[in-house]
Amino acid sequence: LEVRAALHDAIDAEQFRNMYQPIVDLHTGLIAGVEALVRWEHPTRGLLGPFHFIEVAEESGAIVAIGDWVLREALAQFARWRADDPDMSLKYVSVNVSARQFRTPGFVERVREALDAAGARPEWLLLEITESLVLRDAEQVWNDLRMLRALGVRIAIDDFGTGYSSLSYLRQMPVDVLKLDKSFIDDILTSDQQHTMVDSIVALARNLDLKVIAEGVEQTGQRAALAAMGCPFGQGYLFSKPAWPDEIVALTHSVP
Ligand code: G
Ligand code: G
Ligand code: MN
Ligand code: NA
Repeated sequence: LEVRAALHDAIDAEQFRNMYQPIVDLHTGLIAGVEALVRWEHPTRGLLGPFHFIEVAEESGAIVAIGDWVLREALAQFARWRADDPDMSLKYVSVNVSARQFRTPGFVERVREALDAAGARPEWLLLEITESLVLRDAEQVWNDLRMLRALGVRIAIDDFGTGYSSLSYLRQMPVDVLKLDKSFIDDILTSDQQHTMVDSIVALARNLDLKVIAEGVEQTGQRAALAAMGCPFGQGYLFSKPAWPDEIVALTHSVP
């Protein structure tokens, strides 16, 4: 409870910040979207990454309020970018949603309110959820996913491939995007097996009408291999590390 109070105090004191990491269209080289990645600007400890507080926020329940803040700020920031440059290539912002946050009653309604508050269109929002949350197939989870998609919000499975999705499930899941985990991308240039694996997932996703975002792209060779497979999107240090909003504007203006 102490931790929970401390994290709530941090929200009240406006100590959370969103960084954003580009998601790049591998065909055009343009930035298609950004993923919001939260940081805690701690008064004495400095800038803290999620590793330092997300797990304890999950356990204490503070993740619901922090997640709400991240979502609202990400949508407000996206609306500002759009207002400043309506023609920008940036089409959406992607926001991580923890399992506990998703399962807290009223999540869909809070997303709707956050969109309204920012004057944001549902198409501007991609929500990243975990494989295990979708796999539960709890009636409620799937119903909420369907409601969000009916609004026009898209759903991504984060870290795809690290869980236990079966192929038959993948066909039925009410999702739009697979974020292929970095561990799959790491070895595509050095392991024929990994290359075949990623190639197969990309082909399967295409047939199921799912978009793929390859995570953790660090090398030009990886990017080229993914593009050759027809993987539509990539994210990783090759393109950019997580960046502040003004840096994102500069990136969207730089020639790819
Ligand atoms: O760049 P990075 O260190 O920011 O992110 C580390 C981890 O923290 C990632 O797995 C990411 O999904 C998670 N994370 C980042 N921002 C958020 C957030 O706003 N909510 C949740 N639940 N997880 C986040
Ligand atoms: O789990 P999730 O995908 O939400 O978290 C993204 C995490 O991966 C963040 O911590 C982000 O900083 C990190 N990340 C993004 N791109 C790369 C990359 O190319 N290499 C490595 N090592 N980490 C990355
Ligand atoms: Mn993510
Ligand atoms: Na991930």
